[in-house]
Amino acid sequence: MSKDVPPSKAPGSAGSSLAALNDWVAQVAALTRPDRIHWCDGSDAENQALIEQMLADGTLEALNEQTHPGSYLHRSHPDDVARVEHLTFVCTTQREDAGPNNHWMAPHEAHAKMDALFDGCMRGRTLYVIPYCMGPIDSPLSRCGVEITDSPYVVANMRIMTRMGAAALARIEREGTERAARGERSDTFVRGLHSIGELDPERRFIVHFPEELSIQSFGSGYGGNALLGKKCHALRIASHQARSEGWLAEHMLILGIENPQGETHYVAAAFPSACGKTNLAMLIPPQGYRDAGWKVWTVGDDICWMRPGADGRLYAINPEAGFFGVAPGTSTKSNPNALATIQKNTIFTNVGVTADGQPWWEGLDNGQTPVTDWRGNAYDAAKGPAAHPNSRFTVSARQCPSYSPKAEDAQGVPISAIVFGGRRASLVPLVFEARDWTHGVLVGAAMGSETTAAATGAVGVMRRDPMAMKPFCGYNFADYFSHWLSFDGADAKLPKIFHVNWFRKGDDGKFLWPGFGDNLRVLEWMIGRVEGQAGAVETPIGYLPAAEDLNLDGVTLSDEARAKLFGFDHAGWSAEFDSIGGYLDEYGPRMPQALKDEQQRIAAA
Ligand code: GTP
Ligand code: SPV
Ligand code: MN
Repeated sequence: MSKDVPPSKAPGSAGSSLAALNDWVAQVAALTRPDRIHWCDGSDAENQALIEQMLADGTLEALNEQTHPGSYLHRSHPDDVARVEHLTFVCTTQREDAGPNNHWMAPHEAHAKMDALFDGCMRGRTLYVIPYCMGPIDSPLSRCGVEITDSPYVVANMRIMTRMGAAALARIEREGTERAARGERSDTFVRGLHSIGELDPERRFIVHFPEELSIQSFGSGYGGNALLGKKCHALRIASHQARSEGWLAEHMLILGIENPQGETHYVAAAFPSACGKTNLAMLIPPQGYRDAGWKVWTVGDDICWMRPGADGRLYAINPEAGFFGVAPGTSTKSNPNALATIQKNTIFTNVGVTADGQPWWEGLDNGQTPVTDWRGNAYDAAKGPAAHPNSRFTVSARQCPSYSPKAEDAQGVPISAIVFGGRRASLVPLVFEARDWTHGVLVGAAMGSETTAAATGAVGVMRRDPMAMKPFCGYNFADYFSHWLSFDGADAKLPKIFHVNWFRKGDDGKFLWPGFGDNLRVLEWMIGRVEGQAGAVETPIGYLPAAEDLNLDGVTLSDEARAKLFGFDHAGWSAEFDSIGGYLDEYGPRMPQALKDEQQRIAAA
């Protein structure tokens, strides 16, 4: 049942059986001064009421009910369309613990700044309390949080992206009660406080207090800034927790590859934002593979929590329940599974609209044309794209035709291979395999990628994005790499580590590799390597397949493509390794010696 508590009567007091939670809600209400407090139960009725309210006030616009039942368009403030890395802070007591990879603010300073912003900011608004669980409700790998927000759009998105409402609250209360009975702290849920504020880019901050298990976000309604269960909790806070508890919280998709014999290998892959995770996670095998009986199963498309199981393998869950995917480029050719997933019950943010009210974006091949752009203006190709390059869909994972039956498994899935990859127009071949775990950690640490529209700032600039975690690691990268190295041990049966680059370009500036479904050819080679069957050539950067080692039936590659996708450029890599060495040195003595040794060994080869 939904519980609307008028703030005049002890705000929050009727919400939960857990005093620590009620106290926090009351404290936040006293600071932010909402007109109403609403504890979300996650029910259909609650969702429907919120949607009607948002349709009435213009936050949402209905889309064509025939073609896209239950789907809506949200147009954000035009300055609020992506993550804001320059305004995102990790607030640890010691600056060094946040590391050079994060913007840092002292916790007391951050609290003072944020308290001033939140002071009275919910006047005239409703404060929503969103209990959520990251991961299957019954999984020991899952973790809970509570987000307070004044945005119904955030509530509707959190309901899709997380297990939100009554079941999550019940788990939070049960855990709290059990802990209190043992004399421990009862409030181990992550506390996220969010307000859209005035959407003023000058008054926008996303701050994290990993030591307090709390997050505060002000002034943005955009996904990664506002849906606090996602990047803020499941990566920045969780990575910090994972370090002390012996697990890994990663910016990785998880997919299952079922071979014609019916055996499934699970693969986790870290690519930076807008570099192909959703697309790989939902891959549809090329015709020849389909005929032979290959299948690909989607477990997750963005975040992966892994920990060693009793058998020494790494077991992974997807902490999310939905996809917050990039719309542009999604087509029947690139990602038919995503298109099928978003036919109903989907929130589209910042896409264009056709004359008959269908969502539209660049690359969509449905024969339609947009009449309205993402800002709500008449579409004019001369004035820019119809859909914002970082426009997104929010949809339940359960609607995905390839959603893995194992995705809801409390124990997670065993990982056979970890893949790192970036957007590299030059130098980096299609795929290579690391020699061992330590080398693999270096491959991840050395990742570079050209920036994308997923964050504000210049697009196409090459930067180091270790393990695709540059914007998301909640602590010092040097300590993070040490943590990764620590998984190697006598009883460990760790996955093999690979690096891919779907984005190598030819002299004409076009991609050399067809990508998308054809990426299965590369995955098949990896599985072959895991099983000790596929061939490779040893080079200083690891094992590369020769073109013959991959199944390229039906793929036409030019001589230039073959040379660049499967070749090793010694001079180019020497320069790259100088740059990697310089990058590792930026972290000073905290950088693990084993990683520096590995870098030097390869640089000298
Ligand atoms: P986030 O949600 O930001 O974390 O992004 P993501 O890593 O899930 O990226 P996504 O799969 O949404 O892809 C982003 C862009 O890369 C889209 O425009 C895709 O069309 C494009 N893309 C994905 N896979 C490939 C590929 O194999 N080859 C090429 N050339 N482009 C690809
Ligand atoms: C990303 O930017 O990596 C995303 C979208 O997956 S966001 O939720 O905004 O982080
Ligand atoms: Mn992402």
